[in-house]
Amino acid sequence: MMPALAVSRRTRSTPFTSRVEAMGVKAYTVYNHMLLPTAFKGVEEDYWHLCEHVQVWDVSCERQVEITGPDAEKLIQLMTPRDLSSARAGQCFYLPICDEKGMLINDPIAIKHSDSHWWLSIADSDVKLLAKGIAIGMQLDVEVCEPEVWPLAVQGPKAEELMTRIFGEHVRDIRFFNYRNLDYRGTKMLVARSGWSKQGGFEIYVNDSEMGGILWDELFSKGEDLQVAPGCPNLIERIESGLLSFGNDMDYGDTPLECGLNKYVSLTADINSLSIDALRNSTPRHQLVGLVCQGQQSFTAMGVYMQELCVGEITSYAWSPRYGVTLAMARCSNVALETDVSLTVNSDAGVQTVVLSRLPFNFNDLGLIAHEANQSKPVSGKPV
Ligand code: THG
Repeated sequence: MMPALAVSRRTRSTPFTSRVEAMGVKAYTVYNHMLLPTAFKGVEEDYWHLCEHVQVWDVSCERQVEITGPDAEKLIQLMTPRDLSSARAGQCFYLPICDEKGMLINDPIAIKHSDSHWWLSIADSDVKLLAKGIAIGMQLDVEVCEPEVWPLAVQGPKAEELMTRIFGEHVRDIRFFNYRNLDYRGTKMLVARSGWSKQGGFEIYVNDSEMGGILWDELFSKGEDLQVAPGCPNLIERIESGLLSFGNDMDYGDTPLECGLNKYVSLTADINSLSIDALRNSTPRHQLVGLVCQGQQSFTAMGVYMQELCVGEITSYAWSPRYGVTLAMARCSNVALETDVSLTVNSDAGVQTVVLSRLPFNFNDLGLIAHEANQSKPVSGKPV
């Protein structure tokens, strides 16, 4: 039996915790000192449901670090090597936050309310402390706080239909990584087209806990015919989609250029960023890559080997029921990437040879054929 998680004030609950538990959450992880569900029916069953219907996720743990004041934009730009000079209100930006050596501190979604008002919707590290430290050290004219905002994600192919039933037709006009402030029973809530899956969907930044409960209930009552279900970030889906998890696939020991986040690093832009010089001068020592392993594997150790030499480590993995293989993300040294010698890993079935892939996986190029739910045979030559 898995040990239970003892919940206290340090492992903060959310306005949705009672509902999540009433609906049968099976496991939690702790993220930003807060509860994050990891499974409801089971990771595989949740996966198929997410890909076919619509789910409501309590992602309150994606806390907002709010930066307000005349120097707000300056502080955000200091923290990230991504050029924000053309950012407009109404937009969201996925960006790395890095220290002065170019090492990753977090990979939030930044939300621009105005030049003097930003949110960082953070992954699992204490960005508020970093922001305060820089603001104090550089005497910036800003306030840094963590407001009471609890994001609720509505994800899956039927998410737009469900959101329209609640917020109206203009939900359809919100473009990917854009947001609008929409009315919910007299309360304005920020609604963005975003979320930690590639199945499409929205995130509602709930700013009133009581209203949040009412909203949760309405999502379920209005979505019954859409087979709405509670869900959470899904390990299988996010690995198939190549979405990286800070603390798992990357951490304080990686630069964004070692994690394939190059397109979010503006190496040639003229920006005032604490990390940009270090990143311009850095040489990646390793890369985050994909590994494909035949069959359903349970890895007994996380090392990746080139003959006897350990050349990398698996950072996350999951059985992909759609492609019938085990997919892994792994941090591999440059030597592993340049070799013709095959790489191996260790599973409870013995030593396994793996195929190296770029991230995100290109299943077509890998020659992998998609299976549909409840079918053991491929239905077409084309991945869905
Ligand atoms: N939603 C919100 N906050 C978050 C997350 C989220 N904070 C923590 C964590 N997730 C941040 N990490 C990511 C990683 C990837 C993406 C979003 C958040 C993502 N990436 C797209 C992709 O990779 O294709 C597109 C990014 C782009 O190019 O703009 O969506 O999920 N509120």
